[in-house]
Order: sequence, then C-alpha cells, then structure tokens
Amino acid sequence: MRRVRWDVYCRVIDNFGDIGVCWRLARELASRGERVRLVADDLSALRWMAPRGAPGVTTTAWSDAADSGAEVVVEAFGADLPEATQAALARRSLSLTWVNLEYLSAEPYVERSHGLPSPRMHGPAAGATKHFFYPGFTPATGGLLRERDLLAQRAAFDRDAWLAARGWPRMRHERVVVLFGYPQPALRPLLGRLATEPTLLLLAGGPMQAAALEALRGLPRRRSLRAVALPFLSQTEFDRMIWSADLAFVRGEDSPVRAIWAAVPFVWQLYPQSDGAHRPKLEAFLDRLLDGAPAHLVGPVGACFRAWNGFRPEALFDSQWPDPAAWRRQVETFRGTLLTQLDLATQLQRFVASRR
Ligand code: TRH
Repeated sequence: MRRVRWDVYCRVIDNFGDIGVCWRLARELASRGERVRLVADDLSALRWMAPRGAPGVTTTAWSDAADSGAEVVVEAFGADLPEATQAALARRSLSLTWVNLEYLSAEPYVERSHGLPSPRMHGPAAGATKHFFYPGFTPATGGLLRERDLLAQRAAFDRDAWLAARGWPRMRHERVVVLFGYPQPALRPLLGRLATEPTLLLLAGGPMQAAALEALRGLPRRRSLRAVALPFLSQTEFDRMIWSADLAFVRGEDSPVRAIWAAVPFVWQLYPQSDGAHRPKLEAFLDRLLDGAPAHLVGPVGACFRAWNGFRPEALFDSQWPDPAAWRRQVETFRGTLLTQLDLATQLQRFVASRR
C-alpha cells in the first residue's frame, strides 16, 4: 500500500516547543512508515535537537515550501500557512486531510472542540475544511505524543550510568533535580530551598540556566547543591535527562509530557501569559494530576505549581514540601491512566484513515 505523505507545518514563535513537538510528531509518524516533510520557518534548533535527523523525515524551510500534494497537512499551533499554500490546498481539498494541531490543555473546551471541522468560508483556502485536533489528557481528546518504544526504553534506563558517562556523576545520597523553565522571581528562593538537601542540579539549556548560575553565585550555604550547566542536548538525550531526575521543573508544552511518561515528580511552568490567563489552564491540569491524590499531597503539590507559575510565589518556600515518595506514586498513577489512552500519533493516523 502506498505510504501516506504528511506535511507538518511549524512556525517557531519563540522557545523550542513548537519545533520540538513538530519534530517529535514527524519522527514518530515516520517510525511507523509514514513519509513526513517538516516545513518550518526556523529549522535552526534542529541542528542540536535532531543532529542526525530521522529516517523518513525531510525538512524544508518555510520560504521554499510549495504545496507538495501530501495527502495530510498538519498545521501546528495555528501556524497560519502561506496564502499560496492555502490556495493550493483548497484546489485539492477533496483528496486532502487538513488538521490544525492545537496547544495542550486539560481545560474543558478541549474535549468540546477536538475533532470539529472548520470549513474555510473565505480567503485563499475558501472551500477547504480544516479539522481541530487537540492533544489532551482524556479519551475524548487526541491524546499525547508517546513513542511506541518509550516505556521499554524508560524501563531499561540506568540513570547513574547515563549521568557518569556524560561527566555529571551523581554522588551517593544526592537527589537529581532538573531545571528547565522561564526566568522568574521564584528562582532564587527555589534554589535556596533545593540547597537544603544534597542535590545534583541539572540546568537545561536556555535563559534560565544563566539566571540560575547567577543566582547560585549569590547563594549562601550552598555546600550541598552542585549545579551543572548542560549544553543543548538532542531531544533523545533531553528525554533521558528528565528520566534521570528525582524532581523535574519543566515548562511549555512538550517537556511536561516527558516528565509524565518518565513518572518523575515534576512542577510545570506554563507558558506565561501577562494577564494570568494561564491560571485556568493550570488549575484544570492540577485537577487531573491530583485526582484521587492523598490529602497530604494535594496542598503542597498545588502550592508548588501555583508558586512556580507566579501565583503566591512565597508559598513554595514557606509551606511544607510534598512527600517525594507519595508525589512519585501520584505521577505514576496519573501516567497509568494516560497509558490507557491511544497516543496522539495513532489517533492522528486513525483520523486520517477514517477520511480516506
Ligand atoms: O521551549 P518551550 O518553552 O516551548 C514553548 C512551548 O512549546 C509553548 O507551548 C510554546 O507556545 C512556546 O514554546 C512558543 O518548552 P517545551 O514545550 O518543553 O519544548 C522544549 C523542546 O525543546 C522539547 O521538545 C525538548 C527540546 N529540548 C531539547 O531537545 N534539548 C534541550 O537541550 C532543550 C533545552 C530542549
């Protein structure tokens, strides 16, 4: 059977999640035998994120990308395709599946909107129909990106060997904390709190790394905290960095999902909105993450998430810290519910097959 061709269009807003999610999707679809072309307006991050590329995936700069005639077009995060591309899609709309891959949220609107058609009534794409495709945390959504071999790879992972092989050996009794976030005022107090226990702090690449190194220079009594400034890692190595953690501070769209699949305690810093508009998204996620959690965990984990997202930052430091073992069990339970869902790539493939 001739393999389906997919065009994944990505517009890099800022940070790395747009291209990170699109790369992960393209790589996973190709690993399942699809032919994928990733079209992005800025491919530069792939130099370190995917230095060896992936079989079955080609990448093309946005400016050069005429419509390829691919049977499936995935427009990521409202990328807003070039008008010529939209017109070309409209001309062949009967043989096309056009999907709008949306941002990840646990909010109720996601289940209501997932899968809905969006006919283009005017403009260059008039006559074509896009379909909303929402990732999510329930069976009524498009699910989450999960590589087929992820759990086996995760189970076989030896973190101390991985850390030592990269020159970041973990000392006995040290916990490993990963810090990947957006610079923020709660950083300095958090570091002070982390320094109260023997900690190997892995600072992922990005602006928070420099801010953390600066803050650490001014931190008194940090004898028990060792910080390592990591280079930008390939996405495969980034995933293993999260797997090595006892606690992971993650951000944006892709890394929180990686922390869930890793089943490590994590705190998610949502992409900040100036007017605090990310609060409903935060609370909706906490409702899911902490569903069924023991009462002694709900308060402290919620306080960590809210403080790290700019809501009552002081709570992160004056409230009691979540019990690590209970926190890990809760994330494992949450992961277990999500593993019963079809992963996002499978759901996309089935959606496309249902329309062919
Ligand atoms: O970088 P992010 O903050 O991305 C954000 C979000 O996607 C957000 O929704 C979007 O609106 C904004 O970008 C524009 O965090 P996120 O989503 O975790 O994406 C980071 C990606 O970069 C992820 O795929 C992992 C990858 N990465 C590496 O592969 N190696 C690295 O060393 C680092 C630091 C990141």
